[in-house]
Amino acid sequence: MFKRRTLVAFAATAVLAAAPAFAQFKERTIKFTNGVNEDHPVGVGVKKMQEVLNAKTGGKMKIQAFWGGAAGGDLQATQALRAGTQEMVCTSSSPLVGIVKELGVFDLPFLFASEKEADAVLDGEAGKYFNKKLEDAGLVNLAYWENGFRNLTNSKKPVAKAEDFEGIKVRVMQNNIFLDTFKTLGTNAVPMSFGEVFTALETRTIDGQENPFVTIETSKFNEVQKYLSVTRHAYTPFLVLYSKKLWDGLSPQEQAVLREAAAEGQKVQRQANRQLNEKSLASLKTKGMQVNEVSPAEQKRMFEKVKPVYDKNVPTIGTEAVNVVMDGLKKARGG
Ligand code: TK8
Repeated sequence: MFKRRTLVAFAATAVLAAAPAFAQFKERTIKFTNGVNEDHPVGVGVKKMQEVLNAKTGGKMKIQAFWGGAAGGDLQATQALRAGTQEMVCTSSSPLVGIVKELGVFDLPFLFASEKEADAVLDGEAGKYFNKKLEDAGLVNLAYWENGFRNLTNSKKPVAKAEDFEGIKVRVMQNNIFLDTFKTLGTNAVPMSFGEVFTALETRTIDGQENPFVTIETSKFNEVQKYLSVTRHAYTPFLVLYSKKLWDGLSPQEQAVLREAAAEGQKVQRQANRQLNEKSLASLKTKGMQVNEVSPAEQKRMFEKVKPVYDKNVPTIGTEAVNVVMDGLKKARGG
């Protein structure tokens, strides 16, 4: 009896040893496009993802990353995911409101006050709620990464008061809430895809744009912009999306490894982004930008001015999505 069991155990080990390593994984090349450049902390996140994939799949699953919008902008890439012709994109939520209208809640001005609040909402119930909506639209969101708090740059004047927005021609993302916000603030707002922004600033087709410090620096907007005003008017998350059509063709092990890789990537990406945020601000000053802070009192006046944007857009976003986020925020604020 003993002998036979030993023999069975031996045979089982032999079968395991004979199976090729990482057999549950196929050789795959995952196309992953980005609007930002590789020196943005998204590059740190993608590198981490690749390390996890190397370790867990014996190098069988490979990310082929494209940067600086070279393989298409956020919206175009997202549509390619839905069609099943591309695997991955890291995109801002804002250009996707035509696909998932509920995401518009993140475009509401001055919604989040800190990264901590954003993390609590995105990594909590609200994050799951949007993941479900995205999945229904053919997009699997593997993780929320960070672009950060958005600030205004322009070539005309410092913006320190709510009135200072008047008369500046500002590029906004292709998103109605941003358009509405910047019109309400008094700017001449022009929707434009991210890939066109540098040239439009350089040729003075537009006077300004708004993005987090790190994105301003890594996209070299400082070369064509003089003033940077610390408005912190919005925090629009990065989504790390996978094509649902292609996702459904992966094995459960492959799916699990990708989720793990994106979660590991999130940790280092957010950390790198936050470390770089202050450094980028200092570096933008060194490179010649004239930076002005916006006092809390003036930020409040700006918020008062854009309040109608909430009333006007909440019905379009849907009260359900707004409530999910507001509940998350309340919890994060200890209420
Ligand atoms: C990068 C974009 C960009 C966004 C924008 O692909 O369009 O201004 O903030 O950083 O997602």
